[in-house]
Amino acid sequence: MAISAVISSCAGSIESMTPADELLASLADGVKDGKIMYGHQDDLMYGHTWRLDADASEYVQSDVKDVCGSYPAVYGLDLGGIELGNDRNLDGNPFSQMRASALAHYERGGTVTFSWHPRNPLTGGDSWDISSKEVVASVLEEGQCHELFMEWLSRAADYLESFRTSDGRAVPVIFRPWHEHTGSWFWWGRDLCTVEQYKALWKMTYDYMVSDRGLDNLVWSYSPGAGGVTEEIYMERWPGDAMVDMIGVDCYQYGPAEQYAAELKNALDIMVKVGQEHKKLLALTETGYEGIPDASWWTGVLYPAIKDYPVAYVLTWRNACDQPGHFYAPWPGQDSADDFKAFSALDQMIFM
Ligand code: BMA
Repeated sequence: MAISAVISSCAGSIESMTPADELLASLADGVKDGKIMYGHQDDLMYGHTWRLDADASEYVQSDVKDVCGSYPAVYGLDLGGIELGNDRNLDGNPFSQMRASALAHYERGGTVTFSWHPRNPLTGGDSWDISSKEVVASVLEEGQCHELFMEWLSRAADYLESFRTSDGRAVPVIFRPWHEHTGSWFWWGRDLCTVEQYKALWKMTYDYMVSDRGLDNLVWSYSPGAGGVTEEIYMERWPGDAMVDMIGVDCYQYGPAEQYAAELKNALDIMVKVGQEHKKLLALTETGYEGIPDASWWTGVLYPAIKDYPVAYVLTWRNACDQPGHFYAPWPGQDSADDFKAFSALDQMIFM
């Protein structure tokens, strides 16, 4: 092929890449280089002792940055509440500031990921309302809440579609719906719906957002919980290769470090195998040790547990400003702050 033809065919293929493809390609590059990005939920919205002013339009404060001088490379946010048309999400973050801060993070070169803790459409309760096993059935086609639920999906899609740079380009985000479904604490959990119903819920979500609405900025992430997971359980409710771009796991430390390390190793080993077979990138989509009572947790427990795995990122959960013990990243003066600084300085770990 003539050089010009090669160049134009390359240019053509680059132009035809969707925002989601571009994000996947850049995540794959990081994994190829052996790097792991650090992420933190709600990082720019609030921290252990502060919350963004309601009229703030700059997104520069961060517990993580206050401790180590850099921002997390991955910024996690949650859509919970968007389905009702609320102004604020379930943890009090204004959706407008979530969008603006995500954009600021993206423009600094960062990656954005969304989880979703929607209300329970059948009972009116929250995501954790597991009083009925009929909820997933009720939102599927012909279910009594189907129409309502499609409206909920449309509000979520409107919001995800509105992530655009000033020149109108769609901002890619990792979208992680129906997470931790191998446990039974959310209305879409394992004991709350059948395998077929869960798969149908995922397919309905995917078809609506991608086919009906044409959203091309979503990287679809599948993230079971780590507890008691086997390869069979991990894959039991697999929506299908075409509807998943990345695989993850949510794994927290509750007891001894050895127990956490073993649980994480079990899950990551399964994911390496599944990732190879299905050609999917891996991530530790949620992790942490609430209150970080171990001063050397970062380099002593977390890093040894992940360093030999090709995970694109590891995200620790939020630092609630209204629950003093509910935090998963350090703040200046917290017992594990020095160790976190050492963790952030590791060559393999990517901050921004
Ligand atoms: C949970 C807790 C809750 C929060 C929810 C959604 O793990 O942090 O306080 O409302 O996540 O962010």
